Amino acid sequence: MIEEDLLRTIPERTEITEDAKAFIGQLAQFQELMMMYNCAIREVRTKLEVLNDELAVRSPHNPIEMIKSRVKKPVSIAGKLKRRGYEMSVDSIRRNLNDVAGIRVICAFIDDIYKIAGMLSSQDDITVIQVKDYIRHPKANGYRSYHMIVEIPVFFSDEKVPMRVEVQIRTIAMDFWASLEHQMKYKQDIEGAEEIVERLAQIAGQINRTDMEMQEIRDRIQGK
Ligand code: 0O2
Repeated sequence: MIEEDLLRTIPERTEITEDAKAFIGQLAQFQELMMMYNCAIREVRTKLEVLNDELAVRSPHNPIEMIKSRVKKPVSIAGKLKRRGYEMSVDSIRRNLNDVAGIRVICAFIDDIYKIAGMLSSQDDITVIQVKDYIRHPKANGYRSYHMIVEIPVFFSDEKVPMRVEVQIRTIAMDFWASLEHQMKYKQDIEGAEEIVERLAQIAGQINRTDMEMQEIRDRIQGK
């Protein structure tokens, strides 16, 4: 246990209160949990890279343009627990949050998104916990993306732990839009915010039409 290892590193004669011990314990548990989420990301990322390598050999183009990943920042974890009214503890993170480990897959075309999602879901060590298809059912603000919460077993030295990872799959254009729109979330007093929201919704529609047209042109080029 990381917790015991940490306590052993404190010199013997150092006064350590029960409170401090409990705090060190929580920090150690948090560190261990984040390490586990990082390992889960690596497992899912490898699966996606393998699919991409295989499909690149078998088809005329690479379905995946880019893969990004992140472990949610402590401040965002705490914010989400608080907003949802969950207990603020390391155990609560594990029990209540599905998106601490996140992978974003950027594809060139919409049909690649469904191809990758289908292939990942059908692997027998992957359990799909939840799917949110914001491409077929876009959000009112225009947000489009395909979200999956998957569970994958991760093998550690003495145990196999099922870990949850959020996988967001979207096109380059959807990603471009979402990155800019996401900034609205953190800016309170933007001048003309209503107009910006309206314009973003319109652009999301244009982006969708462009994505579909690009796919149609690709099909014609490839004689499909
Ligand atoms: P961040 O900072 O990106 O991590 P649930 O987990 O199902 O209880 P949640 O978290 O609302 O509920 O799930 P959902 O709808 O699948 O959204 C998860 C993530 O998708 C968000 O994480 C965003 O990254 C992205 N997302 C969802 N809706 C929007 C949107 O309208 N605009 C943009 N730009 N991104 C969106 P976080 O935790 O909100 O934020």
